[in-house]
Amino acid sequence: MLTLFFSPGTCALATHIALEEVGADYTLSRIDFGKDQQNAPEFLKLNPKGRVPALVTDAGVLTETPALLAWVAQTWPEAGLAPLHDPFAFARVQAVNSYLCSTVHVAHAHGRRGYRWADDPAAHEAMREKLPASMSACFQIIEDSMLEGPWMFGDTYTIADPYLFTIARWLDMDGVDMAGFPKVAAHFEAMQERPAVAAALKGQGL
Ligand SMILES: N[C@@H](CCC(=O)N[C@@H](CS)C(=O)NCC(=O)O)C(=O)O
Repeated sequence: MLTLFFSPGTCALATHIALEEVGADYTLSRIDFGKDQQNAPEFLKLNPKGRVPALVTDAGVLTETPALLAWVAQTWPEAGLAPLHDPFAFARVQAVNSYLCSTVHVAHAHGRRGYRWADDPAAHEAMREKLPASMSACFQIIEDSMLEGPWMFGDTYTIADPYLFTIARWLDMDGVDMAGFPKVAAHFEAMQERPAVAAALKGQGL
């Protein structure tokens, strides 16, 4: 049995969608950021980083969204969520997911989590001010050179798609108009047509 620890609308949504796509049997456990439950001792035992997602599997706990997404794709190969037998194609999927994780998500975090990088409130404000520009720069690269359309890798839906959708949902709060990125906007619309996406959004109360 799988348990996905999540907080609504966070990057955990990507894994949640992937679990829905493959028809996994899982339960959800909500971590309430408002109550700082991500830093509660019982959760830190599962994930000492104090972050979601964390996925409890029969083999142990997994963290880090690209790892979780690859694990889902490999555990349900019949779902075809990644080109598992083509090392180059699989590396390209991982490159997209690594970019989303280590660059785009981190850029987004500068909006509300500036305390990770600086103590000075003026520095936090400076980071917040930079957010629309830094997220726009990331999405311009996605729009121009990554997103083939309709899915990230053309006609083949992969684990990169729920991850892009999850982060694109943050653009509005980051002060970026998605309409400036027509391919991303079309991808965002297409994702919402998928039953797995609707189920995950509903499951998170979104
Ligand atoms: N690199 C991690 C990032 C996880 C992460 O930062 N999650 C955020 C939610 S999107 C979180 O748990 N934040 C809680 C906090 O910063 O206290 C991943 O991709 O899974």
